[in-house]
Amino acid sequence: MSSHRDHNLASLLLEGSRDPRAAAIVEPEGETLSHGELERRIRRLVGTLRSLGVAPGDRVAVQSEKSVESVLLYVACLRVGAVYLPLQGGATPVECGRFIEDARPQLVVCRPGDEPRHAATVAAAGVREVRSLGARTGSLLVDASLASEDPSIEAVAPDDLAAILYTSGTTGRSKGAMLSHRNLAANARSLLEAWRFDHPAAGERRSGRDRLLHVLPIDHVHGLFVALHTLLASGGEILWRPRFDAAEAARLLDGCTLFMGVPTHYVRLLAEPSFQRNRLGGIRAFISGSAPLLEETFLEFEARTGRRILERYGMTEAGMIASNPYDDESARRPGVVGRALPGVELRLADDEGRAVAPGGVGAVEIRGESVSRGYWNMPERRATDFRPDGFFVSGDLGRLEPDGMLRLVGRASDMVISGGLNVYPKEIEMVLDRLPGVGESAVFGVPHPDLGEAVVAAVVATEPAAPPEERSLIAAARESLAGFKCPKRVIVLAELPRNAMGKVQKRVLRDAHRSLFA
Ligand code: MCA
Repeated sequence: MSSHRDHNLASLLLEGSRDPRAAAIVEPEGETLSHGELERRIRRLVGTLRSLGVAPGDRVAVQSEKSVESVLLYVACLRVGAVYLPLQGGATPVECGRFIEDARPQLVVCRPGDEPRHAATVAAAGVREVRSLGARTGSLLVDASLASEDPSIEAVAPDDLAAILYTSGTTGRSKGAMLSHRNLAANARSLLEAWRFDHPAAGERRSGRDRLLHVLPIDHVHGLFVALHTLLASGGEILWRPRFDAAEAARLLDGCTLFMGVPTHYVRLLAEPSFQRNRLGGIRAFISGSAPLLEETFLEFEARTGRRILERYGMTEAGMIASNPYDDESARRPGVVGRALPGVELRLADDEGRAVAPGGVGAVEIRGESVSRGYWNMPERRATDFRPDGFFVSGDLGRLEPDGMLRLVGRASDMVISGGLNVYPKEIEMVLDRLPGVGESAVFGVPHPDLGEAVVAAVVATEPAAPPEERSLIAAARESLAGFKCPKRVIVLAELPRNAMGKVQKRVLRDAHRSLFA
């Protein structure tokens, strides 16, 4: 029987560190952190968190630049049984305020110098401690330098929360997806198996020691959970970059065994002349997710490198759901996201939750240990987002190919995915509608060569003779919205297209403006 300590996701992440001298995180032209040193620094942060009064179940909200220190803090939070709450790097004080008020953290960790930005919210939400953290800087590290190492790992129950990740939704209101130790550990184990990581639990030695080029942000599932969990649990090496730069990535991939990116990364790599086949021999998989990979990107990548990208499908509430085959590269196809991962049940259903006929289009529903049990402070959503038999309604529409692979064919909502980030139009419309000169607005996505889709807004002016300026509308929206959510273009229309029921026809807008960025 497994002990409670074993339910802590942090125990799984430790399993790979068999050789404490082996490199864990490497910053080119910077520091190399061995697994042993990583462990020591995490232990200091565990001591620090405990000294700040962070107790099991307490939320720790973190808005920091992507830094190795924030990885250490994440693992330390798991170890004390706290709930890690990453706030997107680009989130504005207004957005952060909403998350902090909802989650009521014990500790807020912000970027050095940002304390005044959060002061009002922190006071209103009764947050007890505020610290700052950046790359090798911040008051949390000052505390850590005085703290003693604490090797303990809190005993947790499988359903205790490990993290809350906020996503927006069709109503425009942010929802905090609650992810338990069980959810995250189950998903990590599925990926260790599906992508053949070298892991102690695997019967035979698999891939050998991996080296992953890490260019993703770590405030989302992809960069935080998928990339970090698999590499830490398998004792691999993470080549750490604070952000993605195509020329640098083309150079650094030489010597790596894995790459995980969003489609925009692949588009940018293909536009980079120095990205060449002869440098990629050691890479065992190029993995793509978070947004649909266009067929043309898949084919161009294969033509350039001789390699087929491994596309997989996931969402914040469920982790990774499906993956193209790892072992048979020739079976990977553009436009399909693969088969359900081990431990994930997937079905396609009609509006009533009945299975659709083979080959038919249905709503993608999933069940399994990796699926979140709902949203923080929103127990009522359980009834709308889950079927009575426990399947989660993903909001994506799909069709099963004859060989059982899933093809995503659309979304039930008008969500836009821009550069791998989900944007819900309602949230943007609520901001635009409040701006002076705007009568009403409709936000939609159009094809974009770099971002896949770009956010565009159509607005109707309150005074048609003196419509608001596009640039000032975008600048005003930017004050309350993270940059990726802001419309790249705003079009002023005399009226919004509506159907006979008075509903705005977003499809008409999308079709009319689909060449805006062509
Ligand atoms: C940055 N900007 C964007 C985006 N990213 N605008 C639209 N869409 C975006 N994705 C804006 C910034 O706000 C800024 O505007 C301006 O563009 C330049 O910012 P910069 O940081 O220089 O942009 P970049 O470096 O070119 O970033 C593009 C990017 C990045 C590399 C594609 O967005 C990125 O890392 N995307 C990956 C996101 C990701 O990890 N998704 C996983 C979600 P301003 O100057 O006004 O501020 S997890 C998920 O979906 C699941 C569950 C899954 O299956 O993986």
